[in-house]
Amino acid sequence: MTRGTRRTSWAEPFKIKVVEPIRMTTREQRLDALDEAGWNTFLLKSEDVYIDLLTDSGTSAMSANQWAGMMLGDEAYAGSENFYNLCESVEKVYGFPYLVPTHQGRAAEHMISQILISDGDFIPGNMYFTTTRLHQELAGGTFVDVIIDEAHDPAGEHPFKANVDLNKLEDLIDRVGADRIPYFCLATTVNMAGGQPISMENIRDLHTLCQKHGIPVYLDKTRIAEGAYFIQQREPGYADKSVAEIVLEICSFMEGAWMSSKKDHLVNIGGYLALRDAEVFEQARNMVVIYEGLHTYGGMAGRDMEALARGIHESVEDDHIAARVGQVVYLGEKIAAEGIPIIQPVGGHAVFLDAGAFLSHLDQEEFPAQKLAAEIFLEAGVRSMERGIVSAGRNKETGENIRVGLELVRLTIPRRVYTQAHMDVTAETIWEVWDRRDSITGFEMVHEPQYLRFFQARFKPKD
Ligand code: PM9
Repeated sequence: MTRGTRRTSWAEPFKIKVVEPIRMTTREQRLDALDEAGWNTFLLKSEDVYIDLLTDSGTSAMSANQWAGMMLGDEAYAGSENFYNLCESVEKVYGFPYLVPTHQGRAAEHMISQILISDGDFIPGNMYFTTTRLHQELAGGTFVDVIIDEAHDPAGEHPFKANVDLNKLEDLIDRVGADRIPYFCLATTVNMAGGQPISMENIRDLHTLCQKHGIPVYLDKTRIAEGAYFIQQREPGYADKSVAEIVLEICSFMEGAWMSSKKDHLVNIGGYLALRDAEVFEQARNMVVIYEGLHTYGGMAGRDMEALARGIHESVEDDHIAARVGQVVYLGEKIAAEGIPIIQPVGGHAVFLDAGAFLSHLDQEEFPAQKLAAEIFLEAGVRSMERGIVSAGRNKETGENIRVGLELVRLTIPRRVYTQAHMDVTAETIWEVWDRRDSITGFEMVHEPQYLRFFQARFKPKD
Protein backbone atom coordinates (compact mmCIF):
# COMPACT_ATOMS: atom_id res chain seq x y z
CA MET A 1 0.00 0.00 0.00
CA THR A 2 1.35 3.42 -0.95
CA ARG A 3 0.60 6.15 1.51
CA GLY A 4 1.17 9.80 0.72
CA THR A 5 1.06 12.46 3.39
CA ARG A 6 -2.62 13.28 2.77
CA ARG A 7 -3.71 9.82 1.60
CA THR A 8 -4.41 7.47 4.50
CA SER A 9 -7.33 5.50 3.00
CA TRP A 10 -6.63 2.28 1.24
CA ALA A 11 -8.53 0.39 -1.42
CA GLU A 12 -8.66 -3.24 -2.47
CA PRO A 13 -5.94 -4.23 -5.00
CA PHE A 14 -8.55 -5.38 -7.56
CA LYS A 15 -11.58 -4.20 -9.50
CA ILE A 16 -14.83 -6.12 -9.90
CA LYS A 17 -15.62 -7.91 -13.18
CA VAL A 18 -18.61 -10.15 -12.35
CA VAL A 19 -21.41 -9.51 -9.85
CA GLU A 20 -23.98 -11.75 -8.20
CA PRO A 21 -27.31 -10.18 -7.17
CA ILE A 22 -28.47 -10.45 -3.55
CA ARG A 23 -31.84 -9.44 -2.19
CA MET A 24 -33.22 -8.04 1.04
CA THR A 25 -36.22 -9.83 2.58
CA THR A 26 -38.93 -8.60 4.95
CA ARG A 27 -38.83 -9.22 8.69
CA GLU A 28 -41.80 -11.62 8.34
CA GLN A 29 -39.97 -13.64 5.68
CA ARG A 30 -36.88 -13.83 7.87
CA LEU A 31 -38.94 -14.94 10.86
CA ASP A 32 -40.47 -17.75 8.77
CA ALA A 33 -37.03 -18.71 7.49
CA LEU A 34 -35.61 -18.90 11.03
CA ASP A 35 -38.54 -20.95 12.23
CA GLU A 36 -38.07 -23.42 9.39
CA ALA A 37 -34.32 -23.56 10.11
CA GLY A 38 -34.74 -24.38 13.81
CA TRP A 39 -33.21 -20.97 14.57
CA ASN A 40 -29.79 -22.24 13.50
CA THR A 41 -28.09 -20.01 10.92
CA PHE A 42 -26.38 -23.09 9.40
CA LEU A 43 -29.82 -24.40 8.41
CA LEU A 44 -30.98 -21.25 6.57
CA LYS A 45 -31.26 -21.26 2.79
CA SER A 46 -28.69 -19.02 1.17
CA GLU A 47 -31.41 -17.35 -0.95
CA ASP A 48 -32.91 -15.92 2.25
CA VAL A 49 -29.62 -14.29 3.29
CA TYR A 50 -28.75 -10.69 2.41
CA ILE A 51 -25.13 -10.39 3.62
CA ASP A 52 -23.60 -13.80 4.27
CA LEU A 53 -20.97 -13.69 7.00
CA LEU A 54 -21.47 -17.30 8.12
CA THR A 55 -17.95 -18.30 7.12
CA ASP A 56 -14.92 -17.41 5.03
CA SER A 57 -14.66 -21.08 4.07
CA GLY A 58 -15.11 -21.73 0.36
CA THR A 59 -16.82 -18.37 -0.08
CA SER A 60 -14.01 -16.34 -1.66
CA ALA A 61 -14.17 -14.71 -5.08
CA MET A 62 -11.60 -16.22 -7.42
CA SER A 63 -9.36 -14.03 -9.58
CA ALA A 64 -9.43 -13.89 -13.39
CA ASN A 65 -6.15 -15.83 -13.28
CA GLN A 66 -7.75 -18.61 -11.22
CA TRP A 67 -10.79 -18.79 -13.51
CA ALA A 68 -8.45 -18.98 -16.51
CA GLY A 69 -6.69 -21.87 -14.76
CA MET A 70 -10.02 -23.69 -14.41
CA MET A 71 -10.13 -23.98 -18.20
CA LEU A 72 -6.80 -25.78 -18.11
CA GLY A 73 -8.10 -28.60 -15.94
CA ASP A 74 -6.43 -31.89 -16.83
CA GLU A 75 -9.12 -34.36 -15.76
CA ALA A 76 -7.04 -37.51 -16.20
CA TYR A 77 -7.77 -40.01 -13.43
CA ALA A 78 -4.08 -40.38 -12.67
CA GLY A 79 -1.13 -37.99 -12.90
CA SER A 80 -3.04 -34.78 -13.73
CA GLU A 81 -0.76 -31.91 -14.73
CA ASN A 82 -2.62 -29.70 -12.26
CA PHE A 83 -1.56 -31.97 -9.39
CA TYR A 84 2.09 -31.34 -10.21
CA ASN A 85 1.44 -27.59 -10.42
CA LEU A 86 -0.15 -27.82 -6.98
CA CYS A 87 2.85 -29.70 -5.55
CA GLU A 88 5.15 -27.04 -7.02
CA SER A 89 3.14 -24.18 -5.45
CA VAL A 90 3.09 -25.85 -2.01
CA GLU A 91 6.82 -26.58 -2.11
CA LYS A 92 7.68 -23.06 -3.28
CA VAL A 93 5.43 -21.13 -0.87
CA TYR A 94 5.62 -23.42 2.20
CA GLY A 95 8.71 -25.57 1.65
CA PHE A 96 7.08 -29.00 2.12
CA PRO A 97 8.39 -31.66 -0.27
CA TYR A 98 5.49 -34.16 -0.01
CA LEU A 99 1.82 -33.48 -0.67
CA VAL A 100 -1.36 -35.54 -0.36
CA PRO A 101 -4.41 -33.70 -1.78
CA THR A 102 -7.83 -33.90 -0.09
CA HIS A 103 -11.22 -32.43 -0.90
CA GLN A 104 -11.04 -30.14 2.19
CA GLY A 105 -9.28 -29.68 5.51
CA ARG A 106 -11.09 -32.19 7.70
CA ALA A 107 -10.19 -35.07 5.38
CA ALA A 108 -6.53 -34.21 5.96
CA GLU A 109 -7.23 -33.97 9.72
CA HIS A 110 -8.76 -37.42 9.61
CA MET A 111 -5.71 -38.96 7.95
CA ILE A 112 -3.06 -37.31 10.11
CA SER A 113 -5.00 -38.18 13.29
CA GLN A 114 -5.38 -41.83 12.27
CA ILE A 115 -1.71 -42.09 11.32
CA LEU A 116 -0.11 -40.39 14.33
CA ILE A 117 -2.47 -40.96 17.28
CA SER A 118 -2.77 -44.17 19.34
CA ASP A 119 -5.44 -44.95 21.89
CA GLY A 120 -4.80 -43.01 25.14
CA ASP A 121 -2.52 -40.36 23.60
CA PHE A 122 -2.66 -36.65 24.47
CA ILE A 123 -2.47 -33.94 21.85
CA PRO A 124 -1.57 -30.48 23.16
CA GLY A 125 -2.50 -27.44 21.12
CA ASN A 126 -3.22 -23.72 21.19
CA MET A 127 -7.00 -24.01 21.67
CA TYR A 128 -9.27 -26.59 20.12
CA PHE A 129 -10.92 -26.41 16.74
CA THR A 130 -14.18 -28.31 16.32
CA THR A 131 -13.31 -30.70 13.46
CA THR A 132 -9.66 -31.05 14.47
CA ARG A 133 -10.48 -32.12 18.04
CA LEU A 134 -13.18 -34.52 16.89
CA HIS A 135 -10.77 -36.34 14.58
CA GLN A 136 -8.21 -36.52 17.38
CA GLU A 137 -10.85 -38.01 19.70
CA LEU A 138 -12.09 -40.47 17.07
CA ALA A 139 -8.48 -41.68 16.75
CA GLY A 140 -8.38 -42.35 20.53
CA GLY A 141 -6.64 -39.16 21.64
CA THR A 142 -7.48 -36.39 24.09
CA PHE A 143 -6.89 -32.77 23.16
CA VAL A 144 -5.24 -30.61 25.84
CA ASP A 145 -5.45 -26.83 25.56
CA VAL A 146 -2.12 -25.13 26.42
CA ILE A 147 -2.83 -21.68 25.01
CA ILE A 148 -1.92 -18.66 27.18
CA ASP A 149 -4.62 -17.50 29.63
CA GLU A 150 -4.94 -14.16 27.82
CA ALA A 151 -6.64 -15.99 24.93
CA HIS A 152 -9.71 -16.50 27.11
CA ASP A 153 -10.08 -12.79 27.92
CA PRO A 154 -12.18 -11.15 25.16
CA ALA A 155 -11.23 -7.57 26.03
CA GLY A 156 -7.51 -8.07 26.67
CA GLU A 157 -5.25 -6.40 24.08
CA HIS A 158 -2.41 -8.97 24.00
CA PRO A 159 -0.98 -8.80 20.45
CA PHE A 160 -0.37 -12.57 20.24
CA LYS A 161 -3.23 -14.24 22.06
CA ALA A 162 -2.60 -17.53 20.24
CA ASN A 163 0.78 -18.00 21.94
CA VAL A 164 1.46 -21.31 23.63
CA ASP A 165 2.02 -21.32 27.39
CA LEU A 166 5.22 -23.37 27.52
CA ASN A 167 4.81 -23.99 31.26
CA LYS A 168 1.44 -25.64 30.65
CA LEU A 169 3.06 -27.79 27.96
CA GLU A 170 5.94 -28.80 30.25
CA ASP A 171 3.43 -29.71 32.97
CA LEU A 172 1.62 -31.98 30.53
CA ILE A 173 4.88 -33.61 29.43
CA ASP A 174 5.81 -34.21 33.11
CA ARG A 175 2.36 -35.62 33.85
CA VAL A 176 1.83 -38.03 30.91
CA GLY A 177 5.34 -38.44 29.44
CA ALA A 178 6.57 -37.33 26.01
CA ASP A 179 5.96 -40.80 24.56
CA ARG A 180 2.18 -40.29 25.04
CA ILE A 181 2.30 -37.08 22.99
CA PRO A 182 2.53 -37.99 19.30
CA TYR A 183 2.70 -34.37 18.12
CA PHE A 184 1.98 -30.78 19.05
CA CYS A 185 -1.05 -29.39 17.20
CA LEU A 186 -0.32 -25.76 16.39
CA ALA A 187 -2.50 -23.12 14.70
CA THR A 188 -1.06 -19.87 13.36
CA THR A 189 -4.34 -18.01 13.73
CA VAL A 190 -6.65 -19.45 16.34
CA ASN A 191 -10.18 -19.51 15.01
CA MET A 192 -11.99 -20.18 18.29
CA ALA A 193 -10.02 -17.43 20.09
CA GLY A 194 -11.15 -14.81 17.59
CA GLY A 195 -8.69 -15.27 14.71
CA GLN A 196 -5.78 -14.36 16.98
CA PRO A 197 -2.13 -14.79 15.92
CA ILE A 198 0.95 -16.42 17.45
CA SER A 199 4.37 -14.72 17.48
CA MET A 200 7.41 -16.10 15.68
CA GLU A 201 9.32 -15.95 18.97
CA ASN A 202 6.76 -18.27 20.56
CA ILE A 203 6.83 -20.64 17.57
CA ARG A 204 10.63 -20.81 17.83
CA ASP A 205 10.56 -21.46 21.59
CA LEU A 206 7.85 -24.07 21.21
CA HIS A 207 9.88 -25.85 18.54
CA THR A 208 12.96 -25.88 20.77
CA LEU A 209 11.02 -27.32 23.71
CA CYS A 210 9.31 -29.96 21.57
CA GLN A 211 12.59 -30.91 19.93
CA LYS A 212 14.13 -31.45 23.37
CA HIS A 213 11.40 -34.02 24.09
CA GLY A 214 11.29 -35.56 20.61
CA ILE A 215 7.78 -34.24 19.90
CA PRO A 216 7.16 -33.12 16.29
CA VAL A 217 5.15 -29.94 15.70
CA TYR A 218 2.36 -30.18 13.13
CA LEU A 219 0.58 -27.08 11.92
CA ASP A 220 -3.04 -26.42 11.10
CA LYS A 221 -1.99 -24.08 8.29
CA THR A 222 -5.52 -22.74 7.69
CA ARG A 223 -5.29 -18.88 7.54
CA ILE A 224 -1.48 -18.88 7.88
CA ALA A 225 -1.22 -15.78 5.65
CA GLU A 226 -3.32 -13.75 8.09
CA GLY A 227 -1.16 -14.93 10.99
CA ALA A 228 1.99 -13.97 9.07
CA TYR A 229 0.53 -10.53 8.35
CA PHE A 230 0.03 -9.90 12.08
CA ILE A 231 3.65 -10.93 12.74
CA GLN A 232 4.75 -8.43 10.09
CA GLN A 233 2.64 -5.68 11.66
CA ARG A 234 3.27 -6.39 15.35
CA GLU A 235 6.49 -8.33 16.01
CA PRO A 236 9.79 -6.46 16.33
CA GLY A 237 12.18 -7.39 13.52
CA TYR A 238 9.49 -8.39 10.98
CA ALA A 239 8.26 -5.04 9.59
CA ASP A 240 10.54 -5.28 6.55
CA LYS A 241 9.82 -8.92 5.75
CA SER A 242 7.16 -9.89 3.25
CA VAL A 243 4.21 -12.06 4.25
CA ALA A 244 5.62 -14.73 1.89
CA GLU A 245 8.96 -14.73 3.75
CA ILE A 246 7.25 -14.96 7.13
CA VAL A 247 5.01 -17.82 5.97
CA LEU A 248 8.06 -19.77 4.81
CA GLU A 249 9.83 -19.15 8.12
CA ILE A 250 6.82 -20.41 10.13
CA CYS A 251 6.72 -23.60 8.06
CA SER A 252 10.45 -24.21 8.54
CA PHE A 253 9.67 -25.22 12.17
CA MET A 254 6.96 -27.71 11.18
CA GLU A 255 7.24 -31.43 10.56
CA GLY A 256 4.04 -31.28 8.54
CA ALA A 257 0.82 -29.36 8.07
CA TRP A 258 -2.79 -29.77 7.03
CA MET A 259 -4.71 -27.15 5.18
CA SER A 260 -8.26 -26.14 4.52
CA SER A 261 -7.58 -24.34 1.24
CA LYS A 262 -11.13 -23.01 1.30
CA LYS A 263 -9.87 -20.09 3.37
CA ASP A 264 -6.52 -18.44 2.56
CA HIS A 265 -6.20 -20.03 -0.84
CA LEU A 266 -9.14 -18.22 -2.40
CA VAL A 267 -10.83 -21.35 -3.77
CA ASN A 268 -14.27 -22.82 -3.18
CA ILE A 269 -13.05 -26.34 -2.41
CA GLY A 270 -9.76 -28.06 -1.62
CA GLY A 271 -7.20 -29.01 0.98
CA TYR A 272 -4.16 -31.18 1.57
CA LEU A 273 -1.60 -32.70 3.89
CA ALA A 274 1.91 -31.33 3.38
CA LEU A 275 4.76 -33.35 4.88
CA ARG A 276 8.50 -33.66 5.38
CA ASP A 277 8.52 -37.20 6.76
CA ALA A 278 8.68 -39.77 3.94
CA GLU A 279 7.20 -42.51 6.12
CA VAL A 280 4.15 -40.49 7.21
CA PHE A 281 3.75 -39.43 3.56
CA GLU A 282 3.75 -43.06 2.41
CA GLN A 283 1.02 -43.93 4.94
CA ALA A 284 -1.12 -40.90 4.03
CA ARG A 285 -0.70 -41.56 0.31
CA ASN A 286 -1.95 -45.07 0.91
CA MET A 287 -4.83 -43.97 3.13
CA VAL A 288 -6.10 -41.25 0.77
CA VAL A 289 -7.16 -43.85 -1.82
CA ILE A 290 -9.61 -45.35 0.70
CA TYR A 291 -11.41 -42.14 1.63
CA GLU A 292 -10.78 -39.45 -0.98
CA GLY A 293 -9.56 -40.73 -4.35
CA LEU A 294 -6.27 -41.39 -6.08
CA HIS A 295 -3.19 -39.73 -4.54
CA THR A 296 -2.92 -37.34 -7.50
CA TYR A 297 -6.35 -35.77 -7.02
CA GLY A 298 -7.61 -36.70 -3.52
CA GLY A 299 -11.21 -35.61 -4.08
CA MET A 300 -10.54 -32.54 -6.23
CA ALA A 301 -11.11 -32.14 -9.96
CA GLY A 302 -8.06 -31.17 -12.02
CA ARG A 303 -9.54 -27.70 -12.54
CA ASP A 304 -9.93 -27.26 -8.77
CA MET A 305 -6.27 -28.14 -8.25
CA GLU A 306 -5.24 -25.58 -10.88
CA ALA A 307 -7.29 -22.79 -9.25
CA LEU A 308 -5.73 -23.80 -5.94
CA ALA A 309 -2.17 -23.88 -7.31
CA ARG A 310 -2.67 -20.29 -8.47
CA GLY A 311 -4.56 -19.14 -5.35
CA ILE A 312 -1.68 -20.23 -3.12
CA HIS A 313 0.58 -17.61 -4.72
CA GLU A 314 -2.10 -14.89 -4.54
CA SER A 315 -2.74 -15.63 -0.85
CA VAL A 316 0.69 -14.40 0.26
CA GLU A 317 0.76 -11.15 -1.75
CA ASP A 318 1.23 -8.27 0.71
CA ASP A 319 -1.34 -5.94 -0.87
CA HIS A 320 -3.99 -8.65 -0.91
CA ILE A 321 -3.56 -9.63 2.71
CA ALA A 322 -3.36 -6.02 3.94
CA ALA A 323 -6.68 -5.23 2.23
CA ARG A 324 -8.27 -8.46 3.45
CA VAL A 325 -7.38 -7.91 7.10
CA GLY A 326 -7.98 -4.17 6.70
CA GLN A 327 -11.60 -4.81 5.81
CA VAL A 328 -12.10 -7.02 8.87
CA VAL A 329 -10.53 -4.39 11.14
CA TYR A 330 -12.71 -1.68 9.54
CA LEU A 331 -15.85 -3.61 10.48
CA GLY A 332 -14.58 -4.39 13.98
CA GLU A 333 -13.69 -0.79 14.76
CA LYS A 334 -17.04 0.45 13.47
CA ILE A 335 -18.96 -1.99 15.67
CA ALA A 336 -16.78 -1.35 18.74
CA ALA A 337 -17.11 2.44 18.33
CA GLU A 338 -20.63 2.14 19.79
CA GLY A 339 -19.31 0.46 22.93
CA ILE A 340 -20.33 -3.02 21.73
CA PRO A 341 -18.12 -5.76 23.23
CA ILE A 342 -16.01 -7.58 20.65
CA ILE A 343 -12.87 -9.67 20.88
CA GLN A 344 -9.87 -7.39 20.94
CA PRO A 345 -7.65 -6.97 19.04
CA VAL A 346 -9.78 -7.62 15.92
CA GLY A 347 -8.74 -10.92 14.32
CA GLY A 348 -7.74 -11.78 10.77
CA HIS A 349 -10.83 -13.36 9.28
CA ALA A 350 -13.75 -12.22 11.38
CA VAL A 351 -15.15 -9.86 13.96
CA PHE A 352 -16.20 -11.82 17.04
CA LEU A 353 -18.96 -10.31 19.17
CA ASP A 354 -18.68 -11.14 22.86
CA ALA A 355 -22.20 -12.55 23.14
CA GLY A 356 -21.72 -13.38 26.82
CA ALA A 357 -21.31 -9.65 27.53
CA PHE A 358 -23.77 -8.51 24.83
CA LEU A 359 -26.57 -10.62 26.37
CA SER A 360 -25.21 -10.66 29.90
CA HIS A 361 -28.69 -11.30 31.34
CA LEU A 362 -28.75 -14.81 29.78
CA ASP A 363 -27.20 -17.93 31.29
CA GLN A 364 -24.72 -19.69 29.00
CA GLU A 365 -27.05 -22.74 28.88
CA GLU A 366 -29.66 -20.44 27.29
CA PHE A 367 -27.28 -20.21 24.31
CA PRO A 368 -26.72 -16.44 24.11
CA ALA A 369 -24.43 -16.57 21.07
CA GLN A 370 -26.82 -18.83 19.15
CA LYS A 371 -29.67 -16.46 19.97
CA LEU A 372 -27.68 -13.37 19.07
CA ALA A 373 -26.79 -14.84 15.66
CA ALA A 374 -30.51 -15.47 15.05
CA GLU A 375 -31.44 -11.92 16.14
CA ILE A 376 -28.84 -10.40 13.80
CA PHE A 377 -30.34 -12.36 10.92
CA LEU A 378 -33.85 -11.32 11.94
CA GLU A 379 -32.81 -7.67 12.04
CA ALA A 380 -31.50 -7.33 8.48
CA GLY A 381 -30.71 -10.69 6.87
CA VAL A 382 -27.05 -10.69 7.97
CA ARG A 383 -25.94 -14.27 8.62
CA SER A 384 -23.31 -15.02 11.28
CA MET A 385 -22.30 -18.07 13.32
CA GLU A 386 -22.30 -19.20 16.96
CA ARG A 387 -18.87 -19.95 18.46
CA GLY A 388 -19.54 -20.76 22.08
CA ILE A 389 -21.14 -23.46 24.18
CA VAL A 390 -22.97 -25.09 21.26
CA SER A 391 -19.77 -25.35 19.19
CA ALA A 392 -17.81 -26.63 22.20
CA GLY A 393 -20.12 -29.66 22.58
CA ARG A 394 -20.14 -32.00 25.54
CA ASN A 395 -17.38 -33.31 27.77
CA LYS A 396 -16.69 -36.82 26.47
CA GLU A 397 -16.42 -38.24 30.03
CA THR A 398 -19.23 -36.45 31.93
CA GLY A 399 -21.62 -35.68 29.07
CA GLU A 400 -22.02 -32.12 30.41
CA ASN A 401 -22.08 -29.08 28.13
CA ILE A 402 -18.57 -27.61 28.02
CA ARG A 403 -19.05 -24.10 29.44
CA VAL A 404 -16.25 -22.48 27.43
CA GLY A 405 -14.92 -19.10 28.53
CA LEU A 406 -15.64 -17.52 25.16
CA GLU A 407 -19.31 -17.24 24.11
CA LEU A 408 -19.03 -15.60 20.72
CA VAL A 409 -20.83 -14.71 17.50
CA ARG A 410 -18.57 -14.69 14.47
CA LEU A 411 -19.11 -12.23 11.62
CA THR A 412 -16.79 -13.83 9.09
CA ILE A 413 -15.71 -11.90 6.03
CA PRO A 414 -15.38 -13.83 2.75
CA ARG A 415 -12.31 -12.75 0.77
CA ARG A 416 -12.78 -10.26 -2.10
CA VAL A 417 -16.59 -10.56 -1.96
CA TYR A 418 -18.17 -7.65 -0.08
CA THR A 419 -17.62 -3.89 -0.21
CA GLN A 420 -17.14 -1.32 2.50
CA ALA A 421 -20.85 -0.43 2.18
CA HIS A 422 -21.75 -4.02 3.10
CA MET A 423 -19.55 -3.62 6.17
CA ASP A 424 -21.38 -0.39 7.06
CA VAL A 425 -24.81 -2.07 6.79
CA THR A 426 -23.51 -4.93 8.94
CA ALA A 427 -22.22 -2.59 11.66
CA GLU A 428 -25.49 -0.64 11.66
CA THR A 429 -27.42 -3.91 12.00
CA ILE A 430 -25.37 -4.85 15.07
CA TRP A 431 -26.00 -1.39 16.55
CA GLU A 432 -29.75 -1.92 16.13
CA VAL A 433 -29.68 -5.30 17.87
CA TRP A 434 -27.52 -3.78 20.63
CA ASP A 435 -30.15 -1.09 21.24
CA ARG A 436 -32.82 -3.73 21.95
CA ARG A 437 -30.55 -6.26 23.70
CA ASP A 438 -32.39 -6.18 27.05
CA SER A 439 -35.56 -7.57 25.48
CA ILE A 440 -33.81 -10.60 23.94
CA THR A 441 -34.59 -13.95 25.56
CA GLY A 442 -32.72 -17.28 25.32
CA PHE A 443 -33.13 -20.60 23.55
CA GLU A 444 -33.68 -24.18 24.47
CA MET A 445 -32.09 -26.88 22.28
CA VAL A 446 -34.74 -29.21 20.86
CA HIS A 447 -32.57 -31.38 18.58
CA GLU A 448 -28.95 -32.32 19.24
CA PRO A 449 -26.91 -34.34 16.73
CA GLN A 450 -24.14 -36.61 18.05
CA TYR A 451 -21.21 -35.01 16.20
CA LEU A 452 -20.37 -31.34 15.60
CA ARG A 453 -23.79 -30.40 16.88
CA PHE A 454 -23.54 -26.72 15.92
CA PHE A 455 -24.04 -27.57 12.25
CA GLN A 456 -27.46 -29.22 12.61
CA ALA A 457 -28.85 -28.55 16.12
CA ARG A 458 -32.34 -27.01 16.33
CA PHE A 459 -33.57 -24.50 18.89
CA LYS A 460 -36.76 -22.97 20.21
CA PRO A 461 -37.00 -19.41 21.59
CA LYS A 462 -37.96 -19.31 25.26
CA ASP A 463 -40.52 -16.59 24.57
N1 PM9 B 1 -13.39 -23.92 9.39
C1 PM9 B 1 -14.98 -22.19 9.50
O1 PM9 B 1 -16.04 -21.70 9.12
C2 PM9 B 1 -15.53 -24.31 8.20
C3 PM9 B 1 -16.70 -24.81 8.93
S1 PM9 B 1 -16.37 -25.55 10.50
C4 PM9 B 1 -17.18 -24.48 11.50
O2 PM9 B 1 -14.18 -21.58 10.24
C5 PM9 B 1 -9.56 -24.69 10.95
C6 PM9 B 1 -8.80 -23.73 11.77
C7 PM9 B 1 -10.75 -24.35 10.37
C8 PM9 B 1 -11.48 -25.32 9.60
C9 PM9 B 1 -12.74 -25.03 9.07
C10 PM9 B 1 -10.91 -26.60 9.46
C11 PM9 B 1 -11.60 -27.67 8.67
C12 PM9 B 1 -9.71 -26.88 10.06
N2 PM9 B 1 -9.05 -25.94 10.79
O3 PM9 B 1 -13.86 -26.99 6.63
O4 PM9 B 1 -12.89 -29.23 6.41
O5 PM9 B 1 -11.21 -23.11 10.53
O6 PM9 B 1 -12.08 -27.44 4.95
O7 PM9 B 1 -11.51 -27.39 7.32
C13 PM9 B 1 -14.59 -23.50 9.04
P1 PM9 B 1 -12.66 -27.80 6.28
